[in-house]
Amino acid sequence: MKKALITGVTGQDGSYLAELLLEKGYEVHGIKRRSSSFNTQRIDHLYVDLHEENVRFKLHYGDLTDSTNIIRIIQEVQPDEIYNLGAMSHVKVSFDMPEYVANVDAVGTLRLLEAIRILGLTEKTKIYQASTSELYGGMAANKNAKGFYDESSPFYPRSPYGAAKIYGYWITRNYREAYGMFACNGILFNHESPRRGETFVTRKITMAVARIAKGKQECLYLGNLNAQRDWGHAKDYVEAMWLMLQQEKPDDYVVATGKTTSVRDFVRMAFAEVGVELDFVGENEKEIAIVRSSSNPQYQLEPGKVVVKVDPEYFRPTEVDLLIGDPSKAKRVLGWEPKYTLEEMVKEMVQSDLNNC
Ligand code: NDP
Ligand code: GDR
Repeated sequence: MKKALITGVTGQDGSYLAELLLEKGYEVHGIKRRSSSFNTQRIDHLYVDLHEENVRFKLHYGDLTDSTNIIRIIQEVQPDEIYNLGAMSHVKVSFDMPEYVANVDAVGTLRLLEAIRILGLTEKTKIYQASTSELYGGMAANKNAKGFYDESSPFYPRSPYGAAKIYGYWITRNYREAYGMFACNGILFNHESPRRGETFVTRKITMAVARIAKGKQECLYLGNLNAQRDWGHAKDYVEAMWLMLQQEKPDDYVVATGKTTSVRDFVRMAFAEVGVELDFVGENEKEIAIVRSSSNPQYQLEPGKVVVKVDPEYFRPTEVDLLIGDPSKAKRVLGWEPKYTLEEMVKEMVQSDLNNC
């Protein structure tokens, strides 16, 4: 039975990946942080009492800032595969705590790689590093003649998060080249789901749509509505992570849909799920969205009601304006294909938030 260790198992991707690996027959170990309140909501359904027989899902307390703990867990588990998904993953928050982000997202990756080396596991243990489209920094900062980003595009990170992740990317490549480790970077573009953290823009929108439709919230405050992202579904993207570690040779892959959508259009699509059409009026900080019509008798919103306002508080000191990825290599080499369309994902997210609020 193969053993996998997942850092960040309590997060969006960690939870889907744990499900996928359990389905595939793995013994799955996850690292969770100690917190004063429960942080395992996304994986509680996978938990099995350790006193039962043949338990294949186990959690270990740990933190990417603690080398000795990382070494001990890896020594104990002797994993065939490590998926390094643990990170302070919020781009805007990274401007508020840049040193912490460097410690977790950059040096944390090094700690894992070094632990594998120190323990003499370089031949046995494969490692996946959660790299990101934030490495590219967007078209305004990093103009790209091709009009999209692939594995050969230059990097230009625009946040402490992006800068920390670029270290993670390069140190992963370096350990592959220097020590022959099976170490891969998945350069994943934005991916979302009903399990997405509540302060990332898609989930913030779908939760607000559900609450506004049910009369539990008046208005949604957002930052830059012009930003464009290549949004896919997390369930599709964790499959690409696994595929990367099943290849003959380690390599780096872009995972994306190849389509980009503005935050404004995402808002439009999410409100359309509850039968509400919007008009956007004004520009930049003054932009608002008002209800044009409301066709679902269950969720009647008054025409003219202001449901979205821009709050410059959510603007970033340096923004990534537009991301679009070219997943040709992942499709060609890994045989990866996304199953969800953006429309299906928006529907799933809004429905889930309607059910839960
Ligand atoms: P989440 O923010 O949902 O999850 C992050 C996970 O990391 C959580 O389990 C969190 O634990 C854990 N974590 C945070 N700090 C530490 C630490 N100091 N030590 C150990 N674990 C820690 O992120 P996603 O699931 O969305 O993303 C997974 C990975 O992929 C991240 O590395 C992210 O940067 C990267 N990525 C994500 C993309 C996306 O669009 N989702 C795109 C490209 C890359 P806790 O629950 O305790 O907070
Ligand atoms: P991103 O995701 O920064 O791309 O990082 P996020 O959803 O936070 O922002 C996407 C875009 O939306 C704009 N935006 C807002 N963002 C948030 N969070 N809140 C708002 O109110 C808001 N209004 C507008 C942002 O300015 C931005 O342009 C995500 C994370 O998962 C990273 O960990 C990952 O590496 C990248 O995706 C790929």
